[in-house]
Amino acid sequence: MMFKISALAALVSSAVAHMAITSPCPRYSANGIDCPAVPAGESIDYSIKSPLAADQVLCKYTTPYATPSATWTAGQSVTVSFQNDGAAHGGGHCQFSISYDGGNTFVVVHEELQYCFFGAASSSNTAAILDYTFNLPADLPSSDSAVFAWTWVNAIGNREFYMDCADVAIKGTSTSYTGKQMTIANHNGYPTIPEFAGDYTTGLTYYTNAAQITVTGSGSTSSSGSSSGSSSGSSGSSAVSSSASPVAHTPSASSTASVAVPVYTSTSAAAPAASSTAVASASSTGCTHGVMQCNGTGYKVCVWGTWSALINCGAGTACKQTSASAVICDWP
Ligand SMILES: [Cu+2]
Repeated sequence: MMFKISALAALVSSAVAHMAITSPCPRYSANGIDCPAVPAGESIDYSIKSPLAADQVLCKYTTPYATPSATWTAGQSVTVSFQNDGAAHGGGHCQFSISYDGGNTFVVVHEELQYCFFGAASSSNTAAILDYTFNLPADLPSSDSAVFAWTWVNAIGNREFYMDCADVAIKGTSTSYTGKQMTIANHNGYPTIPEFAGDYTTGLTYYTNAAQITVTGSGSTSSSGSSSGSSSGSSGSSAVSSSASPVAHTPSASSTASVAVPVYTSTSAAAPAASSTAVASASSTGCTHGVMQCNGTGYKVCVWGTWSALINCGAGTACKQTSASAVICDWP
């Protein structure tokens, strides 16, 4: 009986939680995988799944872990994993970025614009994609104290800016990397991207017109291209103390519970009760929305009748089918 009550409480609270990365382990995460020890003076973040509060610093925290969450080599394939019980708000614009100056200036290394967590337009709150695997740029410079960030502007719901940061070491041979500056929106001092209302190009120009910047392993930054002025990673964030005010969201009880052991876990809800337009678009290729299928070195997800591109499992792991709508990338 006690178990039933606590399980119900966990379900209720997870319904109001949002998205967060679990790997690489973001700063002070309660749910991350292979997390370093929380630095002295800081505490575990049980509200890691909440968006940045309007006055909160980038990354939410300025004190890095004493040791990196991951050590990556420039050019290698990396997998970023998300916790599977957060609200995915119909997707939106995600970026994956790196900072060499302690979390002030971020340059984009990968992005999943428009359809993050789904691969297509969706009215669902349950993510269909929980792992993104991509190649790091081959010309990332080395650093023992780089900061990796996932950022997200949600398609549906309150206007929010999500940002989790993980401390990473990078092994590279290049002295500098040039790429797009990370876009910041729905945050104090930055533009507001409205709810998409079905138009997944909403706010896209803030991403496509972002300045090209060149960063070095020692943390210097120079602007190397035209800028729309829409994103600035450094203004208003570098001198703020780390004692950020609490976010407006109630810490969820479920975040104290441990997560599943496998390193990369992907699940997908059964097909939601779809609107008539969604049903109409699901019939073309015959797969059922939400179904996942192991395929060679990774897996595919059926999104509204269309199979996604192959999503690779992390290095050293293999795809195992656990149900029609769930796979695990597990150690063999
Ligand atoms: Cu949310």
